[in-house]
Amino acid sequence: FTAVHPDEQKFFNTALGLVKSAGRIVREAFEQPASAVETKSSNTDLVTETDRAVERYLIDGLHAAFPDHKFIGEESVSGGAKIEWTDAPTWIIDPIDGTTNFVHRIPLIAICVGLSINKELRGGIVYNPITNELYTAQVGTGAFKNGFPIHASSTQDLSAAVVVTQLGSDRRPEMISSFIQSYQTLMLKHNAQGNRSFGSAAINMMMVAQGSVDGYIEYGIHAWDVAAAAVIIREAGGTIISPDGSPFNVMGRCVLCTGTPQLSSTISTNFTHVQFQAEA
Ligand code: 2AM
Ligand code: CA
Ligand code: CA
Ligand code: CA
Repeated sequence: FTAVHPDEQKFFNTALGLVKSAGRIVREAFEQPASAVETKSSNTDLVTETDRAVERYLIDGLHAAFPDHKFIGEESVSGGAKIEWTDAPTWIIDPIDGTTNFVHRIPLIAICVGLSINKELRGGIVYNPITNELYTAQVGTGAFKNGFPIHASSTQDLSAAVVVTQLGSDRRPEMISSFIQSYQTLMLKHNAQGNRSFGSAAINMMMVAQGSVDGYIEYGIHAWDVAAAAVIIREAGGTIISPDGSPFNVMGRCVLCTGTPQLSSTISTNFTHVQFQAEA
């Protein structure tokens, strides 16, 4: 690990402490009867008081420690607003990834905090406070789950692979049918071993990072879904690119990650006709 900022380690450790404490807020809410659920842009786009409370807790804590840092948080970015990403140390935050799971009391949710400096993703924390699984990585350290090293899979062949796919946020009929068609090719022509959807982009990516599944592809994700997880995937030895084969762009609204570049390439080749619109 070579810091690009003299206080980078302190930044990371402070965030780690806050994420662990924020886990209590989520856990306590998860054990209570469900509170009010509101919708944002559509009936699939949910938010609860807990999403807002956790984001406020994390941003307040980090802002108090580092007043000149910037924030990109899901519940603070107003709908459709252009995200401003600068060279300043920036915290990219998803207070609860998997709000639909949270609302349904499915214990697959994650608090995600990523750190960028000079627009480079430097550190990632993904914490499932229900199962108490804490994933961490900084550039050059390797990736860890509850302190133990994790590694992405070495599977190159789709016929030996379990792949995670999800419908994503663009629910226009042409998007869904083109996506399902690509998925069908993946499963039937290439005979993939299995498919899963865990309902949280970050959990999907941690499944790749720890080698439980071999690949994950999704259109419609946002920076806060993937920023922290991207660092962990790379440090676990996995690859992360755009589904069209171009380099990963955290603001690009889509992601393909796998244990091996060979598997990325096969999946990418099968998803060339997806009619995705980032704005939809
Ligand atoms: P969230 O729970 O933080 O909103 C599931 O496909 C992933 O996409 C989750 O990580 C979820 O994050 C996000 N997601 C779910 N519904 C969405 C929607 N309607 N618009 C944008 N992102 C969504
Ligand atoms: Ca959301
Ligand atoms: Ca999310
Ligand atoms: Ca969220």
